[in-house]
Amino acid sequence: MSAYFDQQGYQNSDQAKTYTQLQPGPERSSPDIDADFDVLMRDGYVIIEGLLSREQCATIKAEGLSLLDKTGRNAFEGYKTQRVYDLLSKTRITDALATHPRIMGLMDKFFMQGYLLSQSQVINIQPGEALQSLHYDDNWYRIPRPRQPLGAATVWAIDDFTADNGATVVIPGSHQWDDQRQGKPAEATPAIMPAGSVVFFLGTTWHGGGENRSGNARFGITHQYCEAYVRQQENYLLELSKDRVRDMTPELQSLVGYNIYGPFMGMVNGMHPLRLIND
Ligand SMILES: O=C(O)CCC(=O)C(=O)O
Repeated sequence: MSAYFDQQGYQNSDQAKTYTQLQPGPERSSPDIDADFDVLMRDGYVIIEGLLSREQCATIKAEGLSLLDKTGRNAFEGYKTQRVYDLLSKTRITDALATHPRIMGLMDKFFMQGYLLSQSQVINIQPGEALQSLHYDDNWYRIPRPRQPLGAATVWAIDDFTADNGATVVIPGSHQWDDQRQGKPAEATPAIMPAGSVVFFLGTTWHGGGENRSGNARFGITHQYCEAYVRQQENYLLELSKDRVRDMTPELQSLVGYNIYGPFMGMVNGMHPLRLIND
């Protein structure tokens, strides 16, 4: 018998018999997604308009407003910004945004299958809020830049995002920078987009919440994602009840951590985690 161990083959094989790896459906590949991907790779972000109707935005906003409470505890969170954390256990209203095929289709192109949701928030930037410190989201993973992104994020415009109401700002091309270069406000451009649109950016792209010089709050939803082999920012496995997870689509169950990144990362007692809620 040969002592050779085909690690690559073992890694790529689906060892789970009952719950095999979810395969992307046909709605997750299209010429539109290909075009979004080209822009994303060039600029580090892409704006996709018209994914939600005004009615859907109104429903999300009404529910989201009912969850809003405190303003930020520090300058980064924003002293005039309201955030709802642990969003998925408080409402189902943003589930479909987290698994939108246009977003999943994009991530299928640069993440390994089994990628995860990393965190979810409502972010309501009130009048008078200052520009947030510019940053990139996957700086938690202390690996030298330039490098591939280990995370990615969406900010969904539930209100119109305008030049003066706190639209997310992004620095085009900054996903390719090294560790020495710091994003400056003068380099940032606002993601101006009508309600129902989303800005999607890489974990390596410099960005921040915009200054709100208008008289109205700016309501957005963010879902962030990461590769299956790095730590999520939010601890969904502790936050979400098994009943809540049972209620989710298979795609969302996988995103919050009820999945296996081959051949066994994510296992429970040597088995697929879905056995914990289904068997
Ligand atoms: O709300 C936004 O537009 C972006 C906020 C952001 O980047 C953050 O809070 O880390």
